Amino acid sequence: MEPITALKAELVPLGNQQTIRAMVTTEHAQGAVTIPAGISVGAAEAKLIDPAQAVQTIHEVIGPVLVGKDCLDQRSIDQALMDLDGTADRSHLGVNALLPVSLAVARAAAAALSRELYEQIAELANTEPRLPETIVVALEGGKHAPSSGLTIQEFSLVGSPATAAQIIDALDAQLRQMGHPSTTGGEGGLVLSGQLTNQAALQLLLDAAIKSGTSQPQLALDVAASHGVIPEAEVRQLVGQFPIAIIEDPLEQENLEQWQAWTKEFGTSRLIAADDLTVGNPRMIKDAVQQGVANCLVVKLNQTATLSELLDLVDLVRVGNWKIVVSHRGLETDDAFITDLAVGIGAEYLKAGSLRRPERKAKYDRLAAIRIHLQQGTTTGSTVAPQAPSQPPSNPMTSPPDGDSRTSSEEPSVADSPVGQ
Ligand code: 2PG
Ligand code: MG
Repeated sequence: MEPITALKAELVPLGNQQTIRAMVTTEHAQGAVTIPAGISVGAAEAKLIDPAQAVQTIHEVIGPVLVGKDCLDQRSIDQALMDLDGTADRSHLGVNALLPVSLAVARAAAAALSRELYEQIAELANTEPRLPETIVVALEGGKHAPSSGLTIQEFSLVGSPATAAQIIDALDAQLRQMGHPSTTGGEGGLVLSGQLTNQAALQLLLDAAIKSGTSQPQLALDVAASHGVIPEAEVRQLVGQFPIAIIEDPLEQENLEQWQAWTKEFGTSRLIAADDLTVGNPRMIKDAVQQGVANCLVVKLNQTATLSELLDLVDLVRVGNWKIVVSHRGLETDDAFITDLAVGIGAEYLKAGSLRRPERKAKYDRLAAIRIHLQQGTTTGSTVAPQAPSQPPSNPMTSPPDGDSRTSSEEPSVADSPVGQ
């Protein structure tokens, strides 16, 4: 028993808006979490309330109920949060009042038990920690970077952040040489100056990867098709032409029959990832698994209001043998909770932007620290072996791809990689 003694919240700047930081204090520990925010928010996502209102709700409505409760009992705390809200879409108290509290409880519990956050999450999830493969955003478009002229939201490299950084630098130099200088987007990817098509951009990215020494590059796209006008025929052509291992929201969310057909056609060799399609909603995810409309779930903060609900979603999709991508949001803070989440739930992938933005780099730095921790089996005496990416990859349905041509033993060490600086 580790009773909660205080719950505090404050506003934190996030881009040109504000977000919430919640801090849980117990008899022996503290845990604070700051939540991110989306830009391309799914139509059916859980509802946010005004940030100042969320802070007030945490102090006046949630705090009085949680103080005195056992911080180690995540399930009953999350149940209390859900009961207090009482709505399916979390519109009463707001996901931005509920979620930072639920996550901060987990962080405080980990501190109280002198363990790492990912270990606490793995115990709650009843699974083995696992080091995810990383998906690094190289080019930004869509709603995240309308000026780029690209209608696809994210063009990413599957592989180590350090290798991806080299490829992004090479692409940046190439674009300058072509007279199309790019800028750095909010997620750390490059934002083009509007002259290139999706296809031309992908070709340049692929060329940069090969020139940088990656023999079998693997790419990932977040088409975010519900947020723009992207003909199915165009996406289909790109998938046929380029080594795209993971394709997120390739189709509009209403188009379930097309999703099903895509999963049948491409799903044995590629991951068809549902983000806006399922928006963290348990009913929609259950249906999606039953109907076979995708084979991979994107897990994002704010789509679910509590950690326990999120863990239940993982169980739901594992029944259907789906893979999991834990993803950053369009607007991020330097809180690396999602890295511990990805490791703790045993996700196959972590998508967290690129090293060019410090709040994204923080996620990869944390992954490097966890890698060392797992290798050393420290704190709790854990002997869990790190599941570093295995030898060449290829089929993401049978093993996480490793777009990096290096083998796991050649993985850059924390010391010599910018990730660990
Ligand atoms: C996504 C995320 C991250 P947003 O669609 O996968 O890029 O975007 O947070 O804006 O929903
Ligand atoms: Mg997405």
